[in-house]
Amino acid sequence: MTATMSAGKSTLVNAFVGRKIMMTQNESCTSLPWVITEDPESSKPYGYFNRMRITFKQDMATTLHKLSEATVPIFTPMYRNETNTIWQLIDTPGVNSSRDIEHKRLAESYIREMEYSVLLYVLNGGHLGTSDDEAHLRFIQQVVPSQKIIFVMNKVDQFRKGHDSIRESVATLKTRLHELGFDDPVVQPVSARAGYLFKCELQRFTLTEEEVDELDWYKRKFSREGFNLTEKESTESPTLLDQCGLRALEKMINRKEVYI
Ligand SMILES: Nc1nc2c(ncn2[C@@H]2O[C@H](COP(=O)(O)OP(=O)(O)OP(=O)(O)O)[C@@H](O)[C@H]2O)c(=O)[nH]1
Ligand SMILES: [Mg+2]
Repeated sequence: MTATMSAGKSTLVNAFVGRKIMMTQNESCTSLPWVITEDPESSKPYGYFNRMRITFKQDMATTLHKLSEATVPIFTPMYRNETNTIWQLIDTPGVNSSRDIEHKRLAESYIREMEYSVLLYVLNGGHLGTSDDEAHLRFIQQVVPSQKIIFVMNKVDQFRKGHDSIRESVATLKTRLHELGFDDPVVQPVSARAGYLFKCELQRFTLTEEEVDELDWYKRKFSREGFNLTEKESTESPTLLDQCGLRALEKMINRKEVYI
């Protein structure tokens, strides 16, 4: 998973997992690459530190965030529908921190050297077309084959009715990506935050009062025409997971895994 700062990579990791694993905030946040492997047998997340299995008493994201010098491998159950594959997610630092050039170097070396079947390039849907994204996209285009990439247009919950159109933004982004040299770019709009909160609710995790309000707002917003991202062929009664684009994204990732 790669992006410029604050596009929502760590929030998307938490949305796939359905738990707060990674710290998320509005400033340069993830400073090390984190590898998160699915363990369907376990009921809780755990890590390995000096070959010892460690579990987390309380706020795991904060504990991990304090380990600024080292990254530990994380294992966790993931709240997903599909059970045929085991997922491994790699959360990387944003590439455009002015304070920390090292982030860029690390993220770029991971993208070049690690083995992965799908690269999720996360874009902040509210700030498309920034020069930082442009520079990073050019780098990606040079080193990663187009078929491996899914472009995730995140934060579409921030679009305003009458002002912004998700469908038009997807079309414009595809054209731009094509101009940058990506063949047939695949773009999925999503609200990682809505998907994460909804998965927490489905698992009956405790949410704060603000989170409950936020979730109610997402439910109203994504049931509206123009925001509802439920795929046409979906038969079961759609929930916020369908409406916010997360389910479609998860399916897309699985399809990529099968064909590669
Ligand atoms: N409204 C909205 N906010 C989001 C969404 N996803 C992430 N955010 C917010 O955007 C901010 C940055 O999110 P992160 O997940 O920390 O972003 P990141 O890409 O991991 O950032 P770095 O680790 O610094 O590169 C946080 O305040 C998130 O709550 C979304 O879908 N909708
Ligand atoms: Mg992050």
